Amino acid sequence: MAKKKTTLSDKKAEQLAPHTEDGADQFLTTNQGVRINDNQNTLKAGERGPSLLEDFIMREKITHFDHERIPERIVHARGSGAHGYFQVYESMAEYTKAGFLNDPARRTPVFVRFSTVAGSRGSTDLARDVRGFAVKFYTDEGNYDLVGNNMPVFFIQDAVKFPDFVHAVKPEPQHEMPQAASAHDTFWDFISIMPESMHMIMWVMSDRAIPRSLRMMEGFGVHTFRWINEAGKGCFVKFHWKPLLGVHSVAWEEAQQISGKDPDFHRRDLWNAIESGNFPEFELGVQLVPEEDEHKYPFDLLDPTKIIPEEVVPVKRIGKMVLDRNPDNFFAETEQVAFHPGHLVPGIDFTNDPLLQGRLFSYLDTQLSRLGSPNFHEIPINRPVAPVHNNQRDGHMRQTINRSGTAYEPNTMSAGCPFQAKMADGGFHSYTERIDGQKIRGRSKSFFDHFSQAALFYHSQSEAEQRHIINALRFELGKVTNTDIRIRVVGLLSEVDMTLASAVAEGLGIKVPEKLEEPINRSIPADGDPAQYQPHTVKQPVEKSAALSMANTVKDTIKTRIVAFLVADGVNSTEVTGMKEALLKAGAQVQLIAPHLGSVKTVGSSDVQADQSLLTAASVLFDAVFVPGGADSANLLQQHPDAIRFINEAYRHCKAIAVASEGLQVLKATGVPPKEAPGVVINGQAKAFITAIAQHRFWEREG
Ligand code: HDD
Repeated sequence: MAKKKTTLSDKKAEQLAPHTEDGADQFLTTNQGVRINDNQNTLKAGERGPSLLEDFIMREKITHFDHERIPERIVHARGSGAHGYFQVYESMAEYTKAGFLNDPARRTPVFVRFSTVAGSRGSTDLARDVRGFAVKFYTDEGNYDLVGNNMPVFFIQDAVKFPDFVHAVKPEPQHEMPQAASAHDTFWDFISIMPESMHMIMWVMSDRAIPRSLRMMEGFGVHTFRWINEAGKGCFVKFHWKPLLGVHSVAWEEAQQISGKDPDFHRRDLWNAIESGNFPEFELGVQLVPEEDEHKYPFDLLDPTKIIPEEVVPVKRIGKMVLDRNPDNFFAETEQVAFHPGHLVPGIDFTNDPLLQGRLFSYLDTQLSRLGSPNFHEIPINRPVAPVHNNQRDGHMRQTINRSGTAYEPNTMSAGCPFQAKMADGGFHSYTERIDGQKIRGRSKSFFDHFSQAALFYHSQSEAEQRHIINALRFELGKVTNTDIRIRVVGLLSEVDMTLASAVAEGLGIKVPEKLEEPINRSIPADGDPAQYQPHTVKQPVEKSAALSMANTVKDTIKTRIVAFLVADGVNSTEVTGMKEALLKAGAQVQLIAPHLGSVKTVGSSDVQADQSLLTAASVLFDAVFVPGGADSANLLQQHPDAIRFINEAYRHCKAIAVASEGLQVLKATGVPPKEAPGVVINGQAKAFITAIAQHRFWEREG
């Protein structure tokens, strides 16, 4: 009988275990293990006298405290992490020799960190921003990091522009405002003279930038990478993460309210989902392009401002990632985890995308100041489960006790150990690519179509999504104080779509400029034709792509959706129980919200307990709302301003609303149209309500 394999996901947990402690049933000690007898008073010269320097217990404690902060990440400072595992559906050996992609029986442990980009560590989760989607695979062959975002393109094409871009979007230097927001002058100043950003601007102004949940957003590797099979044959690959719960967002006004009501909304949602056993699941998808097809498309595969439309190269779903364990300690794991696009395993390699090439320098470099030492790989969360043997030595906070008498290679004194691995033994071998060219500080002319794919994105959106993009641009540019910047951005938008530009201009009270200012970031080779190095458009293989619109996402489940029941004394318990059971059965969660905490009297059965009061709850923290009947309950609620506001907001944010029997009175008191409004179920029918919640939002109500 075949030996049962230990799953690798256990391997990482086992590796972390000896580094954990929980203090249960233990004495309080110093860092030297000495038991502490009094943790309440410093050592003093007399009861009313000065503290003594010799109090080593007090000094150790305060010294540690004084130094317990480390620099936050320069970008992606705000993040939330989770453990899990990845498993491939079928072997990908035809395309890559990466072990974890070859064996469907293998469960590879992962640690994932989701993040926002611009805000500080303590900033709101609901900022309009890109979300980081970084996955560390602890494979048998070493760590592989896929450091992506929830948008498949980027603002700039060359890494040398990254510090400029980040300085522009971060709070302005003189007064450090605004926090976690791109709606300010320096960001839009930069964008207004950076036409290559237009495609990404469409994504960031879309609802993708305000996800409902980290569990309900896509992830992308962004760059084109390379896979290499055992025979050494390469192919290009683009990575996608597809959430099984679909891709959903909140409304912009809602996002702003959530930022006040619960700035940890996404972090809490992820944590609670995992704690309650609703493990987030994402399928890994790949778009594979044979090397021979490199120049087949009207966009350059090396240009990170371009996608390959899914209609042109379909996404093949090759495996699944499940996030099934919360970290034990935020700092030790989520804060100290160090990702790097250069953490590769045999079978995966880079391309010459100039944004990716610069990243390969930055991520290792930044850990040195963030984590303070080249030994950051020894921090438990960063350790590979594959063995590490080399001649790197010493440095701050070194943990490993290297026992060999030689720290160089080749050597004879240690019999040549540790020795190089042949490719057949799994030695990493960079893909052999022929490079012929002049050393040049410039950009390929194939990188200058800045508008076609921005237009492709915009034209692929539903009417409501287009309206949201227009409103987002009006909001962002409305916060800009410099009119010239607004005009320049509207000018760039007119290259994407004239109706879009006109609508934004109208909201800003300006006109669409007739002529585009010449971009200032041109670099034309001495023998190049300047015309080819100007922004221009190239016809794309498709004019619309269904995959780009969230309107086309899966809408067949209400799993993990949170539904508020508005109840007061005298509520009809049969209606509460009936609806609750139906929703729970469909995988949703229910919270009873009442005017006050504690017991709520019911008609027909024993009291029920309120989960929250109308004071602490808010409709923006829920996916849908149900108002059961019971004459007294309905009377109380229809006179309660917070209850009325709750329903009005839920309606305004286009959420499913259901009422049963006298609950209709409450709905009427809100002024919300009770009949014929999409997503409003007035007969308390659970089935209709479940279908409505699964639709996520009824944006048509906005019109
Ligand atoms: Fe980056 C962090 C994703 C371009 C330099 N980046 C960081 C994180 C994500 C990304 C998800 C957070 C990782 C974590 O959770 O610890 N970055 C991207 C994507 C990019 C991108 C998808 C473009 C396609 N980044 C990019 C460029 C540079 C950097 C061009 C520099 C030239 N990024 C960094 C960094 C960070 C980082 C400064 C900050 C903290 C860290 O690395 O560990 O090195």
